[in-house]
Amino acid sequence: MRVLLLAAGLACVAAFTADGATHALSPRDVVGGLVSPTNVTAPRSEPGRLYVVEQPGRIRVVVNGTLRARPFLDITRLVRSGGEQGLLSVAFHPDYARNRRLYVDYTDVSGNTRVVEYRSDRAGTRALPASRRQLFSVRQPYENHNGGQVAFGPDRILYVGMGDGGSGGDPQNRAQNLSRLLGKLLKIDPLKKGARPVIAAYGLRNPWRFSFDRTTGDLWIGDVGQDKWEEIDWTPRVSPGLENYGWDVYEGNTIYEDKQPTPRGHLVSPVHVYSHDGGYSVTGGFVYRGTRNAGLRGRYVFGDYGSGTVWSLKPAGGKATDVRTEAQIPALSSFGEDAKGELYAVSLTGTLYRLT
Ligand SMILES: [Ca+2]
Ligand SMILES: [Ca+2]
Repeated sequence: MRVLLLAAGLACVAAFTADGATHALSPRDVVGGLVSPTNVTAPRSEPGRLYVVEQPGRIRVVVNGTLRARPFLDITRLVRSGGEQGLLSVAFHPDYARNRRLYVDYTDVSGNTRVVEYRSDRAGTRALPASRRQLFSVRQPYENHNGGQVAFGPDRILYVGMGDGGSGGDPQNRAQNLSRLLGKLLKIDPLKKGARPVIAAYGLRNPWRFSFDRTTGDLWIGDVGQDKWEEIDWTPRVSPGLENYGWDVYEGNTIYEDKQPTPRGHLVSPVHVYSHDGGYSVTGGFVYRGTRNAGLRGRYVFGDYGSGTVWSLKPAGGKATDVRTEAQIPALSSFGEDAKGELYAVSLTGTLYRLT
C-alpha cells in the first residue's frame, strides 16, 4: 500500500492510504536493495551511521544515507536462514566506542540459537571474525519462535529474547517452566568471564522485538500471539523482577490453556492488545525520544509484520492511551533507533525507512 503525500511544503504533512485513514508519519526510503533485513540499530557514539542486519548473516553499514558495499560482518556460513531463522539482531555494548564489543543473536546451521560477541577494529569499520566469543547457546526444538532480539538495558546488562521453542500452543509448556530457557527474557553480563544467562522474565511466546526506553529505562516487549491476540507488554524500570507475561496460560488477556500460571514472580497483563483483525505478528518498537518528530515524542511506536500497520500509543500512568494509526510498511520486520533516537524501520522486502 503506497502512502500518498497530500502536498509538499506543508509544515505539518498528513497522509492518507488506500484505507482512507489519516496517518501522521510518512516513511521515507533511506536505502533499498538490502537482503531480508531483520534489524536496524546504531551505537550511541556514531551519529550518521546505521547498522542493518541481513537475515542470511550479514551486517551492513549505512553512512549518512549511503550503503557501504563491504559488510561490517559476514557470518553467512555459520547461519541457517529462512522463515524465522537467521541472523536476527545486533546490540552494541554501551561502551562500544572504547571496548569495540558487539553481540549478535542467530540461528546456527543446526537450527539452535547462539549469542556471540565480536569486536570491531579500532576504526570501527568491520567486526573481526577472529574475535568471536560465544556467550551461550540454546537448543531449539522447532524452526519457529526463536525470539532473536539482543539489547542492553539501563543496567548495562545484555537482555536476550527467547521464544517458546515453536510449533504451536507451546506443546511442551516451556514458557511457564522456570527450568527451561525457552519462552523467557534472559539477561547476562557479557563482560563477566564465564557468566551464564539467567531468567529476567518468563511467560513469553515469541518476543521478536523488545526495547528499553532510552529516557526512562522502561521495558517494552512485543510478544507475538497464537491465533487471536497480539500483545504489548510494559514493565517500568523500577519493577520487582521475574515478571510472568502469561503465555501459555493467557494469549493477550484471554485464557489460552485452562491451568494455573506458575506461582513465581508476578503475573503481568499486557498494556495493549489487538486482535487478528489488525494483523497477525506484532513487531515491537520504541518510545520515540528523538527531536525531529515533535508529535511523536514520548509515544511508543510499534507495528504488525503481517498487516504492515504502524501504530503509536501514549503511555500514561501504566496504561496505553490514545492508540493512533501512523503509517503502512509492508513486511515490517523491525524498528530501530539511530544514535540520536530518531526512528527507522526495515521491511523484509529489502528497504530501510526513516520515520518522519
Ligand atoms: Ca501448551
Ligand atoms: Ca502474555
